Amino acid sequence: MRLALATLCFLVATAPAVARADAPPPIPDGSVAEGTRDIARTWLAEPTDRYPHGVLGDALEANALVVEGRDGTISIHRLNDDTVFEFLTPMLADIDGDGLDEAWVVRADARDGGRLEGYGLAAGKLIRRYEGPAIGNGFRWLNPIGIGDFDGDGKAEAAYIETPHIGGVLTVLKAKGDKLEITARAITAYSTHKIGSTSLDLGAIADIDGDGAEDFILPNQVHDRIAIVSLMNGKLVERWRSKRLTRIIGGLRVTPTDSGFQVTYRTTGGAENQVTVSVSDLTQ
Ligand SMILES: [Ca+2]
Ligand SMILES: [Ca+2]
Ligand SMILES: [Ca+2]
Repeated sequence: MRLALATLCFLVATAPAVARADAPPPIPDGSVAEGTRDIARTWLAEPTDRYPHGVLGDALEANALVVEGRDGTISIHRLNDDTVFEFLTPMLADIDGDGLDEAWVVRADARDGGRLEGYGLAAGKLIRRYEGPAIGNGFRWLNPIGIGDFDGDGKAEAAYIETPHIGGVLTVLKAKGDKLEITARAITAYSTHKIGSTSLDLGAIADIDGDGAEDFILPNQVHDRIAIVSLMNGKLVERWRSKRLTRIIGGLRVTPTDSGFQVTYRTTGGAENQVTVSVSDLTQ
């Protein structure tokens, strides 16, 4: 540990500062996420075609994760190997409750496919803080949903849809040390992405029933129905499913109403559609 700390200090002391103007720009179709804690902004950069998967709109993925700290300091984590960041915009969330955000991304390669990872600032350096299990097959992707307390134990978990194009599996993971370990999986197919689309925001989390645990709002495999799923006694349970809807393209979000929740999403042609969910409609 002493050696590791000494090495870290050496790197911090000698790493050249990157000015914001010199930081590499976001990849095509990627955007900048803004945070409220120690990370002010983060984005994916340095497009590369070394992983020929191309399910997120083009065949370019990212080599670098860029973070701008609250003090304006730019930190860059470059992969420079045969893996890529197969994602468009990092998600900022604090899974461990230490008050510092992690930037959540998917790292993928041709051998093992995707895995969820969280990167954070430590002693001024951007490091991998959490690593989830790889899918285990190349050219298989996962789409993160969010970080939240899904089982109501007061600690946050991570959640994603594994292989959203071929029978998506809702997966919940707990942080243990520097690993994310799977704690629950749903066999029912949910999907938060259409292959080739740059819209990754087809899922949401919200505490629909007000029990203190976040619930999942997810489209079915063909994106024409919306389901509410909860983690109950260690199992993922579907508690409501809408009637057939106009196609869900992206921009899915949830807002509370007097009697429940309103789910809003973008449909074919760019129009918005809305669905009302009453808490009393949910199975117990
Ligand atoms: Ca944290
Ligand atoms: Ca929890
Ligand atoms: Ca709940």
